[in-house]
This record gives sequence, C-alpha cells and structure tokens, in this order.
Amino acid sequence: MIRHTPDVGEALIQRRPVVALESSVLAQGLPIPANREAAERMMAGVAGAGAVAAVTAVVDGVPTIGLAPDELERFLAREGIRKVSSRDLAPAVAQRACGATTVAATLSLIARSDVRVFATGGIGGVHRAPPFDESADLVELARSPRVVVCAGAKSILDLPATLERLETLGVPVIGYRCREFPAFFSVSSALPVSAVAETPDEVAAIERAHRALGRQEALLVVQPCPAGAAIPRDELEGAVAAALREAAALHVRGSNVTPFLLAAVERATEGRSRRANLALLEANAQLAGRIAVALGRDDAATVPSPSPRAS
Ligand code: PSU
Ligand code: MN
Repeated sequence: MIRHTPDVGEALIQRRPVVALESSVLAQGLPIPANREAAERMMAGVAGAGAVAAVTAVVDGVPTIGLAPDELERFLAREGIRKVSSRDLAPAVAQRACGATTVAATLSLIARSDVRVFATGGIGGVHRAPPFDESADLVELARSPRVVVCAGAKSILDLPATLERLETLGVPVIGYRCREFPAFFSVSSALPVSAVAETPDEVAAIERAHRALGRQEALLVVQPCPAGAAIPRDELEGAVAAALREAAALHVRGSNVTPFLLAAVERATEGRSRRANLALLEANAQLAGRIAVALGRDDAATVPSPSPRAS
C-alpha cells in the first residue's frame, strides 16, 4: 500500500539511516519560492548528516515515502494539492488525489514503514481560539512509535495547553540542549521540557529505552530556532495576536486556520518569520539525520540475543 522511492527502499533494505520530511509545510505552509528553498535546505541537512531524506505525500492516490524529483516539483507548484491530515488519507487514496501530508498524516504513514525518524518545523497542537480546535498531530504522536524532531509547537498555538496534552498522552518532550520548550519562531516559551539530551547518542538511548518499555508514543525531540534567525518573543506575540484577530474577523475555520495564521504572521513580521522558519527547518533536518545515524550505530552495536524467559 505504501510506496518507497527506489533510493529510500534501497536505504531501508541496507539499514542505512532515513529521515522522513512532511510535505504540508511545502504545499500549504510556505509560499512559492520559499517552499523550494525549504525543501532543498532540509534535504541537504539530512544528507549532510549522512542520512537519506524521504519527503512523504500521497501522489495520485499512492501513499509515498520519498518523492521522486518530478513528483516533488508538483508539490512545490502547489496547484491541486490537498492538505492531508490523518483522517484525510483514505479519501485521498480512494479518490486518487495528490495530498501534502501534515505531521499527523506523515506519522501515520511512516509508522507503517521502517523509517524511524521524522523532521518538521513545528507540530500542531491546541489552538488559542476556537478552544475546541486541537490538531490531529497530538493524537497521532500518541500512537506512532517514531522520533519526531521539531522546534516545539507553532507559536500561533496555546503552548501551555499543548504541553499539558502531550503530558496526558504520554509523549516524552526531550529538549535537545535546551531546558525550555521552544516557541517555534522564538527561542523559548519559559515552559519546561520533560527531559534534556545533549547528544544524538543520548536521544538514541532514550528512544531505545522508550521502545524497550513497550511504549507506543512518539519521542518528541525539540530544539530552538537558530539564534541568529529567531524572533524575540514579545515582538512575535504582537504579530500572533493581530493574526488571531484577523482570523476571527474573517471566520477562518478548520484546516485553513493554520496556513492562514502562518501567512498573517509572516506579513506582520515583514518576512522575518519566513527566514526563521527556513532556518529551523534546516536545523531540525540536520539533527534528525544525526539521530537517525546514532540509532543505526546503536543497532549495529546490539548483538542479537534470545529473549529472556521467566523461569
Ligand atoms: N508548521 C509550519 N508550517 C506548516 C505546518 C506546521 O511551519 O504548514 C503544518 C504541519 O504539517 C502541521 C500542520 O502538521 O500544519 C498542523 O495543521 P492543523 O493545525 O490543521 O492540524
Ligand atoms: Mn484544526
């Protein structure tokens, strides 16, 4: 049911590290031509770390892990590409549509493959308004045993509520060289992570322990936007507040909310949020590549042994 492109399929067979990348950020989150820059910088970041990048999407109804170059072009052109979250996967497949997958849908697909690490910008979460709007990213994180690298949750969200939900759902939030949950475009939210790791090997060790305990949840690894590109929190809050007012006035609803707010914040920050977005996407892809490599090393070092039995 799920197609891997030849290079990704080959890498998985040879047990080389692979990092999945979502496509909704390319087809809905970022405008042309920033989306191309994002794709190029993310793929280069993964490759630079020694891993294989696999952009994930539904292509003419086929769930695909690793887009071929001509397929990626179609998603960068954005025409006729649906935003596909987890519940939209089946309709997109049955209707042979082209769909760009969100964090939730990408997780749902890679949880059925051997790809263990996934890089994105920021996860969805609990929206500030309307109060019942909560991204499907959260429940998919709760049932997809994979490593997700991001810069926290998007700053347009209610971050304290999002962290509370992650706690309830049992998702470890690992700060990579940081103690505070990053606020996507801003370095920090003043909210604590649940554990800290200093190296990719430490992340790999936590991931291994999480799986050995039989846990099903994703491991959420967060790192702040690179300092030179980040936006100060006070300034960002002003832009987010204005974006939320605009969305309310125009009655923006459902899956249009996230793309609308991101575009409004970009206008308000005169493009600085876009530069921050590109920088953090690249940094997350690099870190995901290094974690995938560390997980591969771990595997190689583990001598297969018969499972212990209680006597
Ligand atoms: N972060 C971005 N741009 C995006 C998204 C996140 O900088 O476009 C996308 C991701 O794909 C995320 C989705 O999974 O928005 C969440 O949308 P929603 O709130 O509708 O679940
Ligand atoms: Mn929503």
